[in-house]
Amino acid sequence: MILINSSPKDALKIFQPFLPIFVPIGIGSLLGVAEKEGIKPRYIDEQIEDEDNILNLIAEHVREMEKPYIFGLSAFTVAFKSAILLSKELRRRYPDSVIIFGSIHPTAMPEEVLSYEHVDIALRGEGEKSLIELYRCIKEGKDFTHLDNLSYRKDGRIIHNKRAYSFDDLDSYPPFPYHLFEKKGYDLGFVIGSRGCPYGCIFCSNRVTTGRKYRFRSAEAIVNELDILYHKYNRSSILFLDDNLLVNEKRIYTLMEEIKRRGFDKKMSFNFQARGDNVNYKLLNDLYSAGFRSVFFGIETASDRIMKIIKKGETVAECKEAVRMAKEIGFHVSATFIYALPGETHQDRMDCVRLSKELKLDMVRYNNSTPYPGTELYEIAKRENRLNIQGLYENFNSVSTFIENPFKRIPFSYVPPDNTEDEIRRDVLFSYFSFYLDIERLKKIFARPDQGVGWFNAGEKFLEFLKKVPALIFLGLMMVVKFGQLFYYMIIKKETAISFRYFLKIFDGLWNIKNSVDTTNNKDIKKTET
Ligand code: B12
Ligand code: SF4
Repeated sequence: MILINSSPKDALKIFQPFLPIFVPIGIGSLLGVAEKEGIKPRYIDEQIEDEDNILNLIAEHVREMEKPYIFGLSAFTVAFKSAILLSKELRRRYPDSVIIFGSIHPTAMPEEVLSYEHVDIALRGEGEKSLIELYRCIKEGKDFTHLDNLSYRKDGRIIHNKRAYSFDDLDSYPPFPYHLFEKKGYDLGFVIGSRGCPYGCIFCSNRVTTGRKYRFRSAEAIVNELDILYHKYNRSSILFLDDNLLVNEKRIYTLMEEIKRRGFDKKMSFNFQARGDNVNYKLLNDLYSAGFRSVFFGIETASDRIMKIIKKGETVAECKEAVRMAKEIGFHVSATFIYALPGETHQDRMDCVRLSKELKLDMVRYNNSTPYPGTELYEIAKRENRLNIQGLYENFNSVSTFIENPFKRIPFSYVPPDNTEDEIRRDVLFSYFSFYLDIERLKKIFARPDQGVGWFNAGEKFLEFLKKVPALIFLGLMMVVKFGQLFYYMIIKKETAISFRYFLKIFDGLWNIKNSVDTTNNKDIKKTET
């Protein structure tokens, strides 16, 4: 069996060179379990292989394999196109192979996946148990059509077997097989200690594969991995990739105790994501003393009205207080805001920029909302007849506005009523420029790329930085073009309700009047805004 991580090479467009190569964690997990079961699947990662060489690599593997060949493709929505194109070619070259699709997109859209004749099976949900069962049935020539979580074609019809969420004890799985990803420049500085999320945010597809039940690994298992990362791979800055690290306070305290007991609080630093309403001063303080240094909050909006629409289950005040406490303690604090949410206005977006500055956040992302399949937002967009799928979801990218080439725009996948795509695009850019055209912030980002949650890294060592200089120059040029376009449409053509005076606030940070937007004087801003 060959497991393939489908991935477009340029998902992050002009920002691609400034992101590390992330390990495909889903495939890694499957490889770990398979290894433990005595099966040794091969794997290919489209992120790191030369596009023209992938089929040759597969052919080399296939030469050593026995029939029936099994290909398992892993696809987020952003990678669906790559997965479909590759699988089509695989079917042509190996007509009697079995082609299985897994991961989040096939879980949410099995019917669509199986509408492609060359895909045999969509395996929904977590794959650790199901894939091994399926593999054995196929290899032993047994019937597999009774297995839970499978979708397949029979007599021209698509059959969906029962969806059974796996609530396996995560400690029953082997440790993450970092050793399989040692080579080829992967960033190994991560651990993942829990799955599932009990909240119901309408834009989030995290629960599609795992369900809402929150499961976590033991502190010992997690710290064993930290041990490997520190001692074997020399990593000291670690990203906890749990969707929501602090859902269960008791588990966090156990984890902190174990980290301290083994001395990693002194040797390593940890970055994590959390919700504003899951923190309190004592917890944050204790986390800091256990080595946690950087926190990322998905604030998403500065409006409590929108908070309700997106079913976030927390308030803006809770998020503000969480950021205030974290900053006071000394954390590096990042956050996201999502623009183009249902019910949103231009003013709501401007309130987000204002809030980002008021909170003195260290890094911010202003995403454009993306109705990923399996989310409530997808259903809303569909109902409103505003779902815009280009090709095979090529425009489904929540950061497209900032990362796109200014001459090759990526159309939005959703624009809420009473807004236009152009206006939102300009608001996203305006927000980014207002926030990042700040000498102090830029200095920090370039000087300490290890801080934060890995959104931008221009190289930690001088040589790495030097190698990225051409890409940096290109990025700089693209930003100048984007800025020029923004100025033209906002100020010359006056296509957005923003005054010249307010536009000038973009430069506040550059003139080093740090965080100088007067957040208390909303009257003035509203006046210039409308
Ligand atoms: C870590 C993470 C990342 C990391 C690493 C991603 C990676 N390559 O693994 C980074 C930061 C790079 C990243 C980037 C992006 N991410 Co991300 N990410 C996550 C996160 C938080 C955890 C993923 C994870 O590792 N889970 C743990 C593993 C074990 O679970 P898993 O991947 O689902 O795998 C299991 C099953 O899906 C299944 N399975 C997986 N593959 C296969 C294959 C076969 C054959 C079978 C049978 C089964 C199977 O079995 C696995 C084990 O149980 C998820 C949220 C979530 N909880 O899923 C978002 C998430 C996956 N990301 C998301 C998005 C949108 C992105 C970006 C597009 C965002 C952006 N614009 O920058 C990029 C795309 C990058 C790319 N080139 O593909 C969305 C995906 C939505 C969608 N429908 O596609 C998610 C769900 C978050 C969300 N917003 O809702 N991400
Ligand atoms: S956005 Fe965060 S809190 Fe909301 S459902 Fe997703 S993981 Fe959970």
